Amino acid sequence: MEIIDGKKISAQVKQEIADEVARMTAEGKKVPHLAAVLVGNDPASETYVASKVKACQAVGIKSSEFRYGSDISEEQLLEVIDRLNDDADVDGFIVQLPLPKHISEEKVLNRISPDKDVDGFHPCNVGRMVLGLPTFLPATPAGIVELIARYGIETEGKHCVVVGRSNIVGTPMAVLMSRKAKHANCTVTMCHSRTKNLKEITLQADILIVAIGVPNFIKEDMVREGAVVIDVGIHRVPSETAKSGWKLIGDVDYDHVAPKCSYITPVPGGVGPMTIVSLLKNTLLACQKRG
Ligand code: BQF
Repeated sequence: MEIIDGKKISAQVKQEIADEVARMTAEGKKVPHLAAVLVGNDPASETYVASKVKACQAVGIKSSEFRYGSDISEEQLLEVIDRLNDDADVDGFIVQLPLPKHISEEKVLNRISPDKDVDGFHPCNVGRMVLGLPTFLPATPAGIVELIARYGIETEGKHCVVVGRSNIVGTPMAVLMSRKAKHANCTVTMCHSRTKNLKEITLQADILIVAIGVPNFIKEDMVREGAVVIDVGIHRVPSETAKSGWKLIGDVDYDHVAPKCSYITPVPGGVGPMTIVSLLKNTLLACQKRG
């Protein structure tokens, strides 16, 4: 069993991005600029935005944060987006999800200029991804493909089972793994909350990608000996041993599943850090495309 070290790989990719940013700026090009919009004060969202800003700093990407109370109206938030769309210094921006209930995520994501949509959530960019056209790939699925590639994990002709069908992870993941491309070319099965005989299907997986959002959902008896297991889940649970009083766990019952795997991603330190790095890559790309 080999642990897929997302922290290590993300550090390598960050170094590559930092080198590229340094090369661009040495040529007198503009410093890439990522803006992040944060609505409300959900602690997890605060952490995610802080990690993104810190990662930008580490690689020489300029970042700016736009914070609003959860009482901001949908109309006001759409105006914020219009301003960022029109701001020539901003190469790309994200609106941290989830948003408060009174704001339509669909309306917000639709308003982001596809050229600045570094999360890859705009319908245009989702369509481009499905068609295999160049675009901003959603950060988590792109990070997972990067891990698979850098570990030299064989994918061609393999059975990849994706558990979860969200717009942000499960759906794009299934699309990417089934593409006719390097580090893809899988036969993909997508499972979700209504799937019957889930265990029968997960047991057939050469590559099992889990983004169901339920802590420790995948048990030892659901995983084939020698499978590659990618855990996208991230849950804060109480812990007596951690001095913070809590710890992070994934959608996979790691302690019992890991011994059966050829490769497995841990939580934390697996997929999460790669999500951040993919966002940096997209920001660099947005800046280069704008020239
Ligand atoms: C790690 C996210 C659910 C909903 C909205 C590193 C992150 C997480 C874990 C991180 C996530 C999850 C992000 C680790 C961004 C991933 O060391 O294991 C980084 O910052 N993420 C997000 O922006 O929105 C979410 C999960």
